[in-house]
Amino acid sequence: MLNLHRKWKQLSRLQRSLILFLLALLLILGLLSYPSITEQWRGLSDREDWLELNDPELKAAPPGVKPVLGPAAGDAPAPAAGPHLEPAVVLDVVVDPRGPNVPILPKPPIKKKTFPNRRGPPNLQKDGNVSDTVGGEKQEQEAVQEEEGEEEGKEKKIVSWRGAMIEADQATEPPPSANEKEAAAPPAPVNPADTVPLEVSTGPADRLEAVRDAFRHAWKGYKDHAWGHDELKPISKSFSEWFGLGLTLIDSLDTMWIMGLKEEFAEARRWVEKELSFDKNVDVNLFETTIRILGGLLSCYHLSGDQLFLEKAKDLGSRLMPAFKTPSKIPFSDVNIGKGTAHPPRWTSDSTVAEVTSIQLEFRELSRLTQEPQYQEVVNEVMKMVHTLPGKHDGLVPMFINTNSGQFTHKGVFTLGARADSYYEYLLKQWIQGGKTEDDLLEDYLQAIEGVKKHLVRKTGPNMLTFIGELSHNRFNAKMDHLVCFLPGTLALGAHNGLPGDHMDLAVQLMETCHQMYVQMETGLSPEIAHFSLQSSDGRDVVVKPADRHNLLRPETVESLFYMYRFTKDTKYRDWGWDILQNFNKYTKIPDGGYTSINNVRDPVNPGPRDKMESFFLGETLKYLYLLFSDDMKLLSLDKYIFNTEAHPLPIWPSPPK
Ligand code: DMJ
Repeated sequence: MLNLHRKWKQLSRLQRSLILFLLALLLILGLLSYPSITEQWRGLSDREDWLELNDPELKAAPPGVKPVLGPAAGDAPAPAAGPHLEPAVVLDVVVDPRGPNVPILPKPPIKKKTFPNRRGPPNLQKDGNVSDTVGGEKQEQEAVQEEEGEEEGKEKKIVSWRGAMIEADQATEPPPSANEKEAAAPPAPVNPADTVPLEVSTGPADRLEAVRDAFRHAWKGYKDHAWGHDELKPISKSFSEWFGLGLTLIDSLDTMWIMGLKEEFAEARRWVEKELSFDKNVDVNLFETTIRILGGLLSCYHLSGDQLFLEKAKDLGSRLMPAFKTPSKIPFSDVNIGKGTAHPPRWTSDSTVAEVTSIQLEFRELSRLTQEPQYQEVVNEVMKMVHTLPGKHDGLVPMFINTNSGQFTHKGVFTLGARADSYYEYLLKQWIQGGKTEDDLLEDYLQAIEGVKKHLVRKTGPNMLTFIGELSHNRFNAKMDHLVCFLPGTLALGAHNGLPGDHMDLAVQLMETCHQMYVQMETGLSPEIAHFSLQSSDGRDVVVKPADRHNLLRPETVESLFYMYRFTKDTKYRDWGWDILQNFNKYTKIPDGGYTSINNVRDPVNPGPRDKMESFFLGETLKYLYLLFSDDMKLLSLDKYIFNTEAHPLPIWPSPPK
């Protein structure tokens, strides 16, 4: 120090002034850049917080994705919903297109852990007007699973799920020969008399008009800032890509038709005709592409009779077929629709059970329309295998299935939420679609509902609310994803089709619980995941952990409200749906256009907009609300149509002549 002081004294006055000037300059520059530095670090620490959570229950489930339960989740970091973000911060953040809205900083200064890639090729993981992201997965985002080897009953490390970058190096098998399979049902081209006229139905005019207004508002944002892209980012007025196939536009088509929005429909149809091409070198997720795009196109064909939609559906269906070329015939999660290659996620050879068993309605219908049996054959084969597979628990299925062995993996964990949910839904719906003749489907469905009642149904201590929990290696977890709220509607649909009356009783009780998941929150909107109190001494029935407080504009509760109203005509279900719509308008509507997912349903002052509008908000949520308020019971009669898991109606097949 003394030395330094001596040297300083030896300098000329000019030299000292120059040094002092430079130091002052550096100080000023540092101060000027301080806000952006702190901002970035603040965001980073948010992310680190959840990366380092040790309590698996506190780990966020990536939006749209379902959290991996209990021990099976191991200590892997499932992306959690980040802590509450101020809108200004949200604008600086790139939201992972596939990942359930996990904010990802453009250039984090420090990276403690890395996640496996998410779905979609890197070149598509870009947001409009925004720099590259780290990559993400479907709200999908879904976390990905990292699995090295498999042992029965042993808990596996789950890192994240879904997603996939691809390595087209998986062993393949020749496609199943047509003569091994049952013959496809006879084709049934759309009869113009069977199409649904593009007219507005009558009903409580104010509520119907309010839903139509909400749709127009959402569509305006999409049209202004994301036209032809996958998803709108309504706050930053940009877009995100997942597959680069105009996801929101296609998911929305039949909603516009049903709502009588003729101009919007015509304009979107022109885009499909002129711009939509599946001849792209892009990896898509088989399940998501099937339910949203294939399902949307088939539904539009049925509603409008317009051949364009069937042609597009055929093109897409044939491009998805390579997914089934696996050793086991259980399809890979991802397909490159341009190259004709398929592969599982990089970190595993497993597929998700819900994904491989929830593409059947669409592929079966495609075969019926085209008279080409191969689509129906490949998906029927999956159901046939799952029907006899060991590892079920009174009809309940594990969440993963291996594409090499064809066996369930990560056994012992059972949920009606993410990764298993639509397996149960599609058992019933395939049975109905096919004219209630396929007994294995019915048997599996009935057995599964018995399994649900036996192992997963419980009541809360405080107010005896019935809920569906999860089972992890015989340990009950009182946790229910919002996704499970599809179940009341499915149970009611089964009862309507002649299944046991106690299914309807359970539906009524669960509908009340899903309603409570909304009304007990300060915003009147449900969290992504709820925990339920089992002790009567507990203060409240519904408890929400900080990482689970987000709302992605999901449809399941309004979907079930639609079924419950159609079958009971109890107007309370309409009132509950009306409250939900109003709260979406209050807390998620972006003034210039569009709606956004939010971070915190418990903070009405700052719900934390996430800057993302999922395509299912237009494809499902608003459609079901519209149908809920419509008095026209013939509009998509549930005796004539079956809705796929993305709310795209497909016809129930006519019975063959006797
Ligand atoms: C949709 O894509 C479908 O409803 C799917 O079955 C579950 N996830 C979303 C909506 O929440």
